[in-house]
Amino acid sequence: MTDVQRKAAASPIANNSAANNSAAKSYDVIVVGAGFAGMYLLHRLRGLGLSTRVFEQGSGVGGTWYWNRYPGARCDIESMQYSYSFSNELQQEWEWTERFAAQPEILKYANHVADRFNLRSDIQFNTRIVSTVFNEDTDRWTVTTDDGQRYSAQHVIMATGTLSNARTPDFKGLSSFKGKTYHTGHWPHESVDFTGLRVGVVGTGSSAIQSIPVIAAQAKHLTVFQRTPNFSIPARNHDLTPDYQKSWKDDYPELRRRAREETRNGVIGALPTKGALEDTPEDRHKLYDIEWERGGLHFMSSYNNLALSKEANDTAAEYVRNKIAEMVKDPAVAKLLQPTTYPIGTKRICLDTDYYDTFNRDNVTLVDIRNAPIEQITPNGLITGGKEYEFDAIVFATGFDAMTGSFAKVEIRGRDGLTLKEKWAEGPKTYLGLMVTGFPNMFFITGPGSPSVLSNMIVSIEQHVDWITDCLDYLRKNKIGAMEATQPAEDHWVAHVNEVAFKTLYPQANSWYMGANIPGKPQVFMPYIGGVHVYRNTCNEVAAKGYEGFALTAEKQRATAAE
Ligand code: N01
Repeated sequence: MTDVQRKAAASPIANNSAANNSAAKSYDVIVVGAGFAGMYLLHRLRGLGLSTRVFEQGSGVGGTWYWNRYPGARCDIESMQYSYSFSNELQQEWEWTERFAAQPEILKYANHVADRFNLRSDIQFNTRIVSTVFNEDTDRWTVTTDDGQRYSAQHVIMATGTLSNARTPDFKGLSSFKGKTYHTGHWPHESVDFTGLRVGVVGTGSSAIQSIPVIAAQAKHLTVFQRTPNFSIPARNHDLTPDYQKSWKDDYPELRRRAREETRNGVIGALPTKGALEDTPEDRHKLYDIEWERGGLHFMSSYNNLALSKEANDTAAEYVRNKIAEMVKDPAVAKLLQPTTYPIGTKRICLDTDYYDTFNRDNVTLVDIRNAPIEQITPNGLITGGKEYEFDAIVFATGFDAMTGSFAKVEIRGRDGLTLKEKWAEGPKTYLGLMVTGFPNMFFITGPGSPSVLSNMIVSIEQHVDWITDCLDYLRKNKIGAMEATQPAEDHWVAHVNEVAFKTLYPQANSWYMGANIPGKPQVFMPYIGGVHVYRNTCNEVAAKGYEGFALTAEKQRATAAE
């Protein structure tokens, strides 16, 4: 017996699962999470006739849009592109109201999809998966929920999201605070009113940048604690006209195809044809002006080398820094808001509505904590730089344990009792972001090693769901009992993901893409930066070659009856 096997045998979960398998309810597939990935998975798996159960810890569908209810929450991909494409009826009938949909509208859309496709009957809400253990004798997983129930499934699909493990830093004295605390990623369902209150916001990432202008408009006084300034581009959100919607709907099949097959990030927009240094400074400035006025993420596609060449990147970064200086009246505050320590775009670029202008308000103060970290939370507020700031409420906009955090919360035990946490001790390793060696019959949606957070998530979700469901159909038709990424295929893919990442400027930032926001987390660039079009082709080629790089083994005598 190896050490890991011994550890597995000693695990109460492993022992109990063997003992209780007789009572376990059996499914072909268990899906963890009922966000956009879990919902579409359920729809497709039903279409294949596979018995499926979805477990969701929230009380409703929508995933990230169910949890992130903070004021000002809004998508940064345009509504006409941030939506499912799998049903033409759905995309024709649904009407978006704004260029960038706000959280309530996206959640309404998720609920509409759940109702329209009658999904709820196979989703078990308010249920968290605590462990999933692979049984090598049966090639099946035993899945345990937080209420102690056990289930058996041939396949487990982790549709747990990439930014779903909200993280409040372990501040000393946190529980002593007498006022209310909030985390943007875990916002209450009832409305929160900051009118007349002294509010502190910790963090200046996307969530803070969206919520700060809304909170400032309500609060008596708002104090923002900034460790690292972010680059933010105006969203220039506006209502959508019926004609604009019609122009998309009339051409949806072709536009969706282009987003899938011809773009790097799953978003259609004019493709840049030249590098930033090929233009004169005057022409470059004119182009940045046009993109700035248009608003949105396309600013970063002004030129084709902004993510590749520091010199090119500097031109865009300097343009935005100058804009900040123009917008913020107090030069000292403007200077603090200007990012200088990483290339623009290498931390996820933000979109805002009146963010910089908010710092011109009399009731808003910016506190730089770069060199004076928050020392502790006190009953009345917090201390930084030896000074106490008093608040009625503190909002932590401190981000997530991204990409791997939601898997880390589940005890996932594969072959030889090895846990995924142990396997990923030096950073996540996958084959195509879809499977992990040593964890047969477990799939990951938009996991590390796939384009995921670098893309329009719904485009990437649909690609993964389609690939996996086609794969499950193939396995069933060919009587395959277990599918597992081979070690050489995984090693090769991990090396490739790293190689392409390090050709770009991305690894130069201390970002959550790198795991740098979590103390002690191994720092590796987690998403695949090769582009959704390239990645899709790679996945399709792998499938066309009979799932090259995966070991497929024949079905064992079905143990289901005994389970
Ligand atoms: O989280 P973040 P987020 N003391 O990690 C600071 C997506 N999203 O929720 O940069 C003090 O970006 C931290 O400082 P630093 C989007 O992909 C999308 O805002 O680490 N400060 C940072 O300022 C986004 O990128 C949308 O130095 C601390 C902030 O907290 C991702 O979600 C909207 C600290 C965290 O920023 C995450 O965004 C919202 C500490 N101990 C989110 N620890 C849209 O679609 C952390 N910070 C528009």
